[in-house]
Amino acid sequence: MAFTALKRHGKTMARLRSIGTEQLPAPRPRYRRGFTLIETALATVIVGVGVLAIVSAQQAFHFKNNWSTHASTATLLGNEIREMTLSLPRHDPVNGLAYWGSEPNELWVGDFDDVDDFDGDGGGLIFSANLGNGPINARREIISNMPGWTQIVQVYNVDPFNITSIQPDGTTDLLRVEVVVTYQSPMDSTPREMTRVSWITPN
Ligand SMILES: [Ca+2]
Ligand SMILES: [Ca+2]
Repeated sequence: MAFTALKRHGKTMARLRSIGTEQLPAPRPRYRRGFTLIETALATVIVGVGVLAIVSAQQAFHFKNNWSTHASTATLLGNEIREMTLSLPRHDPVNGLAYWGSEPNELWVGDFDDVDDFDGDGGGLIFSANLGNGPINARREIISNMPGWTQIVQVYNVDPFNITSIQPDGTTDLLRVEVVVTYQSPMDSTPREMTRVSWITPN
């Protein structure tokens, strides 16, 4: 008897559990919905700003790298002229000051034997890749594969008591040589001055 009552109670509980289970809503699985339009737009903006910043930094780096390379090349070209003329006397060893600039028998830079020869006829000399006569090194050789580069050499008489004061040619005992080095890339409309080197002749 007791066993029968216990069995009936068990069936009742099982039915109640079954009813309770049916009444509880089943948990709904949570699906990932993907990205909204705003999330996608924000991500695009963030990535785009980052890419633009990197591109801008790269451009600045290339510009500065090019400039420093050209500046050092220009300094080298200026000093090549300086090295070439350091051992030369101020004026021609034979004719002295009879001719300012190169003497009549000195037809090219290989013939020059004094500093004032490098002033041409008084307006300076140009050694340029465009002219086919430059740029030149200290051994008076044309440096090949340097398109766009130019050395402009000028020689001045200056006041011995004020070397910034330029005097008429042949009127003082002190010479100042100045080399301006310019570069014109294929994208430039005019040459750019890259450096300016000047010195007082020691001889
Ligand atoms: Ca000479
Ligand atoms: Ca001369």
